[in-house]
Parts: sequence; structure tokens; C-alpha cells
Amino acid sequence: MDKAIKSAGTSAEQIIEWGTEHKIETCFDRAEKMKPCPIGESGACCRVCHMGPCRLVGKNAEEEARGVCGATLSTVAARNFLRMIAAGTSAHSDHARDMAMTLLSAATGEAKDFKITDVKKLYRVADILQIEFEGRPVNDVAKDVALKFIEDFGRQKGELNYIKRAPKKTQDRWRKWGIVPRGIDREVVEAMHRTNIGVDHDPDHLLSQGLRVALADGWGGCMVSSDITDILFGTPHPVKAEASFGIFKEDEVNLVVHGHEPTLAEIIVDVTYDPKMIEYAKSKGAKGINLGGMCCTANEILMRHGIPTAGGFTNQELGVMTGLIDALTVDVQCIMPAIVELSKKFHTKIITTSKKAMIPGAVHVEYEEHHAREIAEKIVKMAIDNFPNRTKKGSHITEKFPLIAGFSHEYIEYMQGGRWRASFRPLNDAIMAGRVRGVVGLAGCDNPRVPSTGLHKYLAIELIKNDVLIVSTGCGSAACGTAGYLTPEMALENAGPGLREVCEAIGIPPILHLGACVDNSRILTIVTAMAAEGGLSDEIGGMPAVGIAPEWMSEKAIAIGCYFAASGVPVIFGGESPVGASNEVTKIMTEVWFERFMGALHFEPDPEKMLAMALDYIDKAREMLKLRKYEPGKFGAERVLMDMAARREIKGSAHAGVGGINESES
Ligand code: CUV
Ligand code: SF4
Repeated sequence: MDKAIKSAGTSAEQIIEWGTEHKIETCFDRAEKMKPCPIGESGACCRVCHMGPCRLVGKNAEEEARGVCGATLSTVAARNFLRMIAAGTSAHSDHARDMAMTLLSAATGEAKDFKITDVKKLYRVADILQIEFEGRPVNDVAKDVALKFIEDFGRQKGELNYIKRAPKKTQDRWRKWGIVPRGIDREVVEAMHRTNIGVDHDPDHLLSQGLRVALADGWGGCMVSSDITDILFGTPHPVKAEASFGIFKEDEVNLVVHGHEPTLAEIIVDVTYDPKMIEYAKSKGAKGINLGGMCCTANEILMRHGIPTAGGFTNQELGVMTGLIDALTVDVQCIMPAIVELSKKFHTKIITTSKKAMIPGAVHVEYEEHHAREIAEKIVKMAIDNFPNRTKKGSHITEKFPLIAGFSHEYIEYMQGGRWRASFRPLNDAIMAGRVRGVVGLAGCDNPRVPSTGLHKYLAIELIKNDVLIVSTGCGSAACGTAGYLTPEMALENAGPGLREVCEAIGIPPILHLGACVDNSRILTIVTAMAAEGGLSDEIGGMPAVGIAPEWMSEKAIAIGCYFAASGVPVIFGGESPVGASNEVTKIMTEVWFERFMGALHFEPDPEKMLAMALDYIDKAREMLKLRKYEPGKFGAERVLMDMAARREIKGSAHAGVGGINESES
């Protein structure tokens, strides 16, 4: 990888260069100027009270350095880390809470612009939650489901609803080590309490609470959010779309949604198809309205409607610099405040929409679910009205790539056997036979501190070459999408022989785009289903599966990494370790967690080492499971992947754009 480049995206690099010529600063320049503080970076700075901040540095810091209160380096590092998990969990879970509230108002008819789209999914969820659904009005079931989910936030005792979805053995480990979350809010509050000055000082004890908070994120916030989003807007099935900056159109109004929440974005999608709006756009000299996305709001509407994406986190400023965006709406999370100042150099309007998030200088049009359509119309109109103000200024890019997204747990199950024989058997068999060496979840942010998206790209190619099936989410998916990696052709050109065969038989890309960051929860349910299917591990731990977030930067990524580790998946993060100052803490997160949960969290900046570590974990898991030793091109016997009837069924449905599992009542 060329370290001199700032972004590994070719068009991104082009815009960055254009910016340099025009003296326009971006996160890439600021990342160069603003070096990370080495003390804080490694977890050695404590600022939880005002006798400090205390910096626990120096020779033998681990043994000798003490804060004013006497806190040791390992206490400080563990405390800081727990706070990161708590913050990340708060973000996903607050998003999930809003989804639950929207489901409730949709069910009661208060939010008239929302309805239950996927009744089948509603029933599936009701069934898990032990809510009666047969013969009852759909909205009554939805109301009960919403209320049951809302309990997860404020519950004081007991266990989260979805804990029981995990394999029994995985649950047993959680109970044995006392990390089953009670209520989501309770775990976060307790984490903040324990990390207050003078409370919990035992690193292992602090980190166990970290895992409990993280489980509340994964099997709570994230999973609740994914499920409700499916119920309200439909469970994803494969859709074609496009990615990169070429998605913006010169002759149409370009409206971009950025952030994480799907609700307002869904209504905006609808409004952009409204003939009246299109007429209005034409009256302003545009040929139509072109909707695009960024980050995870993009992933949400890409998965369900094939709305194109301009890419992930580090593409947000670059998008504005194309000069082609007439309005950019943002909701919450991963929004750089820099885009507002930057937008002043162009005609782009930045519109903040969340009650929770304002940026000085942006226009604030507050989203409110009872008037969703009205607000969406106002926003689309603002974009249209701004179209005549567009100038020639900007770095216009035409490059874009086709992609296939929309792989939900339900669809992956369906594609392996059709509607009546949906299962994970073929995947398990392919892994057992050595066609597929293992599975890697490639996820997390893209980051200007490395050649942005470059680590994702490198690992994606190398892993599929090694017959590793990739499931991707969040900005990891965006990185692959903007590089043209999310197509079935990718398997033909780059995958190892075994993986290629599997992909060809089903007609899927070797990298499956599972959705937004909250949709990492889909990976949890997928591995759970694989455990239930038999032939591999009977719990999540011990599966030939690894999680990698090579360019992570958000606290949310830390929460995700930890819920995978607690669930039994070894996880590798890029960059310098935020607990690197303490050997004790590092050891707990790797060796101790592995012993207890068969998961771990490593930090490794070198992409080649990340790859080697991932393959090593996979091969060791294969060995432990007594599976056939992986050898490229050599497979054991296995059952036919799927029969012709099932294959025809998928072909027909995929082309018609109907996944078979995604039928709504309407
Ligand atoms: Ni939803 S958390 S940058 S992968 S969106 Fe991308 Fe994310 Fe943020 Fe990280
Ligand atoms: Fe320093 Fe202790 Fe206060 Fe932290 S809690 S800032 S280590 S005195």
C-alpha cells in the first residue's frame, strides 16, 4: 500500500488533490497537522477528576506511576476503555430507542406516515418475544412488540429480551462470568458510575462491566434497531445500486442524506418520487431529483431501495467539494462539523435534522415523527430551490461502480435453499469441506490516519483470495462498494477456487453487504444459526470466524468489537491500541477473554499482520473442530449446494427484485 496517498479511493484522491490546489482543507490535512497525543492515545491519561488530568507515564509506568488518587495505569486504561464502550453503546441504543418509539407511534396510528411493512418479520420477532400474533390485528402485535422492546432500556433486573437468542452455550458463558445485561440504560449508567473517581479500580472487574455494556449494545441496541427497521421498512434482499462520487448528477437536483437514522430518510426517498416534486424540480431547470447517501443512513436506504452511496465517513467533505450537492441533510453520528464551514465555499446547504444534533452555521429543520412527510417535503424543496444557485466550482467526478447490497440474515438463509428449505446447511457444509475456509466480518469506519479505505480494500482482496467469505457492514461496506468490490464478478476475478465455486453456484458476491453498523447484529444471528445448524461449533465461540475493523475511529466501533469478543468472536482492530500503555489490560482483553468467552480484542496497525492473525484464528478454529485442513483448491465431499429448483427460484425472484421473504401485506 502506498503510504503517501491520503485516500485509497481513486476519485477521493482526485478530489483531495483538487482541494490542495484550491487551498481547501479537509480531515486529511488536519490529520497530518494534528498528531494524536501519545499519552491519551495509549490510555494513560486520566481526566475523570479535577485533581488531574493525570498522565501515567515514565519508565516502569505500569508498576510505579500513580495518579493523585493513587490509581494505577491499568485502572486508568481500563476505566477509559469502559467509558468508550459506554459511549458507543449509548449511540446505537439511543438510535434503537427512537426506532422503538416510532414503531409504537406507527402501531397506534399517531405517526401516520409510518406503517408496518414487513408483517412476516413482525411475526418472527413477536414469536421470539413470546407475544401472541396469530389472529390478532397487525398493529396490536406491533404495539406489544414495541412496548416489549422499550422494556429493554429501563429494565432494572433480569435479562435483556434477546439474550435468549444466543446459543445456549454462549449464554452459559455469559451467566458464569456475570456479564448478562439487565437494562441497556442501567448498564451504561453503571459504567459511568464505576468509572467515576474513587469507585471501581480492578481492571478485570471494570472490563467485565465493559463486556456487559457491549452485550447490551449488540444483543440490545443494535439488534433491536435492525429488527424494528426491517419491520417498518422491509427486510432487505439483494438490490443493485451504485457507489462513489459519480452518483451525483450534473443536471439533476442532488440531495444527500448522511448520518445513521433511517426514519426521515425513508420518507425522503418516497418524496423524491412524488410527481409534484419532480415537476417542481423541472420548474427550476433540473431534469429530476437525484437522492444519494453517505455513511450509514446511506446503507439503510441502499439496502432497502438501492439508493446510491457516495461512500463512507471520509468521503463526506469530498462530496461537498464536488460542488454538486444542493442539500446535505444530517441526523446523528459520524458527521464532521467541518462540512458546514466547507459548504460556505460552495452553494451546498447543510441541514441538521435531529433534536439531538445541531451544528453552528447549518440550517436546522427538526425532524418530528408525527409530521415526517411534511418535514421531508420541506427538505426536498430546499434542495430544489438551491439547485439554481449551483456554480461550476467543484471537483466534478464521473467515476462510479455497480454493486449488490441487501443481504439480510433472512435472505442469506433463503438463498441457500429456497423458501421452504431455507437453512444454513450449505454454508456449514462448504466450510466443513474446506471450500470456504472461514468467515470474516469486515466492518468499521474508514480513517484519514491511514490511506483511507486502503486497509479495507487490501484485506477484502486478500481474504477472498484465501477462500474467506466476507460479510461487511457500515463504512467497511462503503469502502468495498466505492472500489467496485461488491459484485459477483469479484468472485470470478479474485476469489480462491473454493469460494468462487460457492459464489457462482448461488450467484452472490464474495463480499456480502449486510447493512449499516447496527446491522452487525445480523452477523450475530447468522453465526447463531450456523451453530444451531450443526457440524461446526455448537456455540458462537470456536467458529472459524473473525471480526476486523481495520480503520476504526468511533467509540461505537469499540462497543461493537467488544460485543463480538464477548459473544465468542476474535476481533482485530487497526491502529494503535487505546489500552496499549497497560500490558495487564491488553492481556485481559486477549488471553483472559479468550479463555472465558473464546473471543478477544486485538489492536494491530499492520494490515499484513492483521491478515495473518485472522487466518491463523480461522485455521486454529478449524483444527479444534476437527474439520478438514484447509488447502486451496482441494475440497472434501459435500452435499450439492442447492438443487436446480431452488436455484431457479432464486434467479427468478432476484431478477424481479423480490426476495421472497420480504412480502408485505400491502
Ligand atoms: Ni455507521 S461508526 S464511520 S463504520 S458510519 Fe461510518 Fe459506521 Fe461511523 Fe464508523
Ligand atoms: Fe488523577 Fe485519580 Fe483524578 Fe484520575 S481519578 S484524574 S488518576 S486523581
